[in-house]
Amino acid sequence: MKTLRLILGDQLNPNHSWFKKTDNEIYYVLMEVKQETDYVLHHAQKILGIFAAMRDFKVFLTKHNHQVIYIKINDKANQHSFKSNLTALFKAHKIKKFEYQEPDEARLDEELKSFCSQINLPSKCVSTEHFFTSRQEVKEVFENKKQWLMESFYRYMRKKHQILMKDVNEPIGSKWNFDNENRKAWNGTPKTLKDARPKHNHSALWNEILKAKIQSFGKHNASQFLWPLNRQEALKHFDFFVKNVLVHFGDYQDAMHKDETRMFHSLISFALNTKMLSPHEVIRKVERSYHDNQISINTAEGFIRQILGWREYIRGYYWANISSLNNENYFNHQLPVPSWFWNGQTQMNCLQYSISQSLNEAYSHHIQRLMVIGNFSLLAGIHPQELHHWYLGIHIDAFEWVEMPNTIGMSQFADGGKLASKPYVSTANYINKMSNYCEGCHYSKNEKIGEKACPFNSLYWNFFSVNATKLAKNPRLGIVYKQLRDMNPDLLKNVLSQAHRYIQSIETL
Ligand code: FAD
Ligand code: DLZ
Ligand code: SF4
Repeated sequence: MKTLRLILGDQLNPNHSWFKKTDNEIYYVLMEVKQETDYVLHHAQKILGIFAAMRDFKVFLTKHNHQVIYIKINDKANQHSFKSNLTALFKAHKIKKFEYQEPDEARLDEELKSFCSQINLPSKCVSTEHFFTSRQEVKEVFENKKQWLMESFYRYMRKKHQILMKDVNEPIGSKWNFDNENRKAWNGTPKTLKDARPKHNHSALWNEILKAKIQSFGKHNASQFLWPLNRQEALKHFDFFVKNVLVHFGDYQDAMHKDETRMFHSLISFALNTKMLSPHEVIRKVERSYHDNQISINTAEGFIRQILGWREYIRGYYWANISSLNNENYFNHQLPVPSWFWNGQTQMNCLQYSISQSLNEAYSHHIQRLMVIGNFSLLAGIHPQELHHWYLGIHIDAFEWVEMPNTIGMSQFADGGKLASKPYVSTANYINKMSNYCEGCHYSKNEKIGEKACPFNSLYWNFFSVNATKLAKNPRLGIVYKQLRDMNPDLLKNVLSQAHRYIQSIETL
């Protein structure tokens, strides 16, 4: 039966069972559509990376004798929506059946479900065969439990998939989690390695994107594009990481530095989220490296936890909470995203470095996203949904299923603490401990009040003071509220008015 199979821009997995055999009756379609480029303002590298990887995937499929229809951004017949393009293709190719893989984003999931109910063709939705868990599994693990806890889900996953286990119920190293050993600052040693990713020249593709008049922001770096764009490149990149970089991942996971954009992070999120790499193979390789005595247990466990634990947990949380996630705003924060989030021009060094890095590279690592950008946004009172759109656009790895729970839940506590047990916020003290950003900053890391006082210091106490009714009973915040109660009342008054002045003048910080 003549069948049309849709492949989305984040479904570029050559090992999917769809491609195991060729069939004259099956057509695959990939399409570059404004529906997807324009639903949020995207970083230039995200659009470029997705299009280039989709085009590469088309070459792969064709080489393996599959029939592929590829709709380019400037094709005359392109109607720029999945539904319209598919309808036209059904007619032009006399299609009798439609199939697609589960979209990872609820918006598209609903759209394609409703489309299938309207067309007069049989249709089928199949698994992407990518994740360890089904969409519902995390929810089922927490059914009837009061609190969602990543740690208990993670232990369930370790046991279920027998990863880093001594025997059925006993973890290697006799501990499930070595997080306490992952907190070192970095002061220049061990040496970081030069970025070994291949450079692509995608200037021609960038010109096509310009011609299509797609709005974007950030540096496109089209002539020296660094992200792996197919499975071979992604595998090479990941193998290099495991062999040379991973050894330091665990120790320096939370470290930040002015001269180092990557530290010892893997940079595999784009390849993973577009499904060029599978989380199963990534985890098995890291586990093997531990068994071959190449890395310590704290490194292996720390890295595996990010993927087997956090990544799957975050996805399950997304599907379980999608109906409310779009409206969550626990603290009723209303400030718009400051204009300097779009150009990096702020006097706060930590934010200037982290945001500029995201604008230049479409990437910042976890601690920059959480403990610099997210930390400031929560303390200042930025609207969580607006911030979510900023995060969704700016990073090359950003897809709603993973970005939204991280922003709304983990970083902004806008769900009232369902995902995180306490807000991830800090004063300058933490940022100074984990980075060298405070050196040479316009603001003084040690001051709470005064013209040069670091904004984090007053905003921190203001946040806890203003939100006491919502947070004071949290058992993990007992010490914070004790410190607040013990603070000299005059000092507290000055700190709060300093914070208000900073919030009023957020555009010029
Ligand atoms: P590494 O530090 O090398 O970690 C390895 C892998 O672990 C990552 O590639 C990722 O797949 C996984 N991982 C680690 N932490 C998380 C997490 N919290 N949630 C899910 N997976 C995780 N990750 C995205 O993939 N897309 C996003 O859009 C995204 N947005 C985020 C927004 C905020 C506010 C925060 C706090 C975190 C966000 N993360 C996101 C999680 C994390 O920051 C990135 O996965 C990581 O920085 C990607 O870089 P890396 O590949 O070098 O990761
Ligand atoms: C992110 C993105 C962009 C920018 N462009 C396209 C596109 O033109 N065609 C496409 O199929 N996919 C694109 N994507 C990825 C989709 O937005 C992604 O598949 C959905 O968000 C589901 O996760
Ligand atoms: Fe950031 Fe404050 Fe340190 Fe400046 S002093 S880098 S604003 S934490």
